[in-house]
Amino acid sequence: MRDDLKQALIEQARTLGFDCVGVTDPGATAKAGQYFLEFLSTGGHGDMDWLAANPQRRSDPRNLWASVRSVIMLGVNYGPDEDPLSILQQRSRGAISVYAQGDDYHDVIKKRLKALARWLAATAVCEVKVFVDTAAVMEKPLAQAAGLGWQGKHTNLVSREFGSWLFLGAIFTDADLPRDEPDTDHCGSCRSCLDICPTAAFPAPYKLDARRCISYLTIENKGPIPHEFRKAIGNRIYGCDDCLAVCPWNKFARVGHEAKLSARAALRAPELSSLARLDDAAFRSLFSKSPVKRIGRDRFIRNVLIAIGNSNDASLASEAERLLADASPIVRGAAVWALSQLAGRDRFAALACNAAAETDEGVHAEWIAGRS
Ligand code: B12
Ligand code: SF4
Ligand code: SF4
Repeated sequence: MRDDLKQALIEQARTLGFDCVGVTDPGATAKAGQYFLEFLSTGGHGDMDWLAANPQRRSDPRNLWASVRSVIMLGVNYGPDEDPLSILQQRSRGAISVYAQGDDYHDVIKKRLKALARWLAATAVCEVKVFVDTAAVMEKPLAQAAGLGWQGKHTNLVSREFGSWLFLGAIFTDADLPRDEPDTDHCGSCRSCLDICPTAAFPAPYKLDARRCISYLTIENKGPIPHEFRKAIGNRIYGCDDCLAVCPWNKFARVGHEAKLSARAALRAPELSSLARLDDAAFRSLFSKSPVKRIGRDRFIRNVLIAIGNSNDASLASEAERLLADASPIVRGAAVWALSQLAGRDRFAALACNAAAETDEGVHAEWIAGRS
């Protein structure tokens, strides 16, 4: 009977557009829970206070919901239709990571999870809860335990069928469902993801220091981007795909089939010059329904200015000059840095005369750093 229910669940999940599904025991990730607590103790989460909040709850699903008997893990393939690394050579354009070039996956996947959970609750007469990304759930270890793939040395889940490109979601239920076998590590002696990382964010295989990761620096970090990472960021203006894109298991990857998640033409390789001109309204309109909207216009323009500073394209200096007068100190500070990279020494010195009128300490410090 329970086998029939599981089979029907798998079919229903596929009908709803999930590419893979597996079931695991809520107690299957005890070791990962310990690693998670160690990660927090090293401060690797940076300013992501939400990740450190309620660590016991995140480290074991039963602490989140005492009645959970089975965890259903689901994956949606978002495989790109072009090499995500090729845009990195086009320095006058911005690289937005693959996951953020379409609609926000949280919205797309949550709708499907809710539909599947409603079906399960009605069919098995059980309680259900759905999660995608934002709740205190360790989705990658649970997905490995449910057989969807394994956590590679870059810490993300790698799938033998879809390579690096799976979004994850979870349904917790108090129904007892047959378990799948966990997947095992297939990284072997490979270390391509560790070696390609532009900011050396892996202190060791399977361990990430989020504070050094470009995804954290461009998305989660609210302040100025620390100087030591600015050059390495290149033209990555929202997230980073390097460690995912280089994985040899991508030879089995397929292009994602969900139109809402596929790349919008305007976000594949946008010109830095036009992005630098976005005001708040234009930013919201360009990134409507996109995850990029979450960081807001000022942080986004900060990222664009770092890319402008790295562009080696002197014609972009005028964009940075204009933004010296921006209302946001985070934007002004990044504009100063961009000019320190692009404007000639004399021009920078002439502009620095305006620095006396600067009231923000952080921006003031950027002028001083730029002159040295
Ligand atoms: C916080 C977070 C981030 C942070 C921190 C990333 C991280 N690796 O922790 C930042 C902002 C940097 C980030 C970046 C990205 N993220 Co993110 N992120 C999350 C989130 C919300 C929590 C992850 C978490 O719990 N981290 C804490 C650490 C400790 O846990 P962990 O990564 O599982 O670490 C394990 C290993 O370190 C291992 N370990 C430690 N020591 C040792 C030693 C040995 C010997 C071994 C074997 C293992 C081991 O144990 C730990 C616990 O399992 C999840 C969603 C969720 N709720 O799970 C999405 C999630 C992981 N992110 C996702 C994505 C897509 C990304 C990016 C690719 C986005 C982008 N293109 O920019 C990058 C990838 C960067 C990278 N290399 O990880 C997807 C990954 C999908 C997948 N296939 O794995 C998730 C699952 C969201 C989703 N629902 O789809 N993310
Ligand atoms: S996403 Fe980029 S910066 Fe972050 S760990 Fe991977 S390669 Fe390094
Ligand atoms: S690039 Fe190599 S080491 Fe990294 S996850 Fe893929 S197989 Fe594992």
